Amino acid sequence: MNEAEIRRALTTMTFERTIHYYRTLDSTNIRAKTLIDGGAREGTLVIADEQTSGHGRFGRKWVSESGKNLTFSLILQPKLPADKLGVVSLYASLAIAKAIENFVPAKPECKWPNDVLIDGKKVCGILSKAITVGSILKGVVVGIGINVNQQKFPEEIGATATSLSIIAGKTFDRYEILATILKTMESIYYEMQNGILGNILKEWMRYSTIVGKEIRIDRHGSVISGTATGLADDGGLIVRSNGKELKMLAGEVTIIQKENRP
Ligand code: BT5
Repeated sequence: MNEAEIRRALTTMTFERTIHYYRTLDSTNIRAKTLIDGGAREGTLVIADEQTSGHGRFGRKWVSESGKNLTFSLILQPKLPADKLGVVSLYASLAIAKAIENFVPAKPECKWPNDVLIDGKKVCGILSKAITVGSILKGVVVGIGINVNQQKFPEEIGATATSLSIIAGKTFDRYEILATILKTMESIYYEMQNGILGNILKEWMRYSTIVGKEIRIDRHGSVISGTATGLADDGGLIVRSNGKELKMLAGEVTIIQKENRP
């Protein structure tokens, strides 16, 4: 990719159009954090064709073939209280699901809290990180990895990863996918910016198939099983387990039964 072409492709109107493009970078999230520390504005984009330390949650690796996919971080400054920042990942996964459904013949699905799947396989992972100084929110780094044109994945994720290209059987213009994702993020951002989270959560549910299903949720080795019943207003996942409603704020969800609706 190159910066001039990225700029030409972008159609966002209100997000800042500052672009930091790198052919190789350790991680766009790390770079975006440094930029926030230096006062970068909302909408600043950090994008790399290759990351040497691309990562997910809990220090896990994000693996992406150089020049085939999109790995970028967007800086946002939502006016949300600290206890609602969990919604940012849901907002981003919703926007991505809405954006990519125009390009593939299957409906993308949001998997709580930070993945987008197609045909049950992961096509996108999101890593959001709030950067605060004391109790002041300086910005949120929304890191997005989306598999666009990669055809083969390393063995360890071969059975669980997919790409837009594998699903649609064609090669995509990465500039067009990036521009559509950012445009869609911008188009629903004002709701989050103004603290109106209801629509985002409701829409997210339309892209999720988790509600009504038996799930297992692993939180650093402590495992809870139950039925996913919905989302709390801070984006937490509500799980009914042993007759109690519990709110989960983080964890790894596995669906263990397809249907359990009343
Ligand atoms: C995530 O973490 O899914 C968030 C990934 C965020 C990556 C972006 S790229 C731009 C920005 N810069 C960064 O350094 N990070 C962000 P998590 O839920 O922890 O899932 C990580 C797991 O997903 C790994 O342990 C693998 O099992 C799997 N995985 C790794 N690479 C993948 C890929 N390309 N496609 C599908 N699954 C993958």
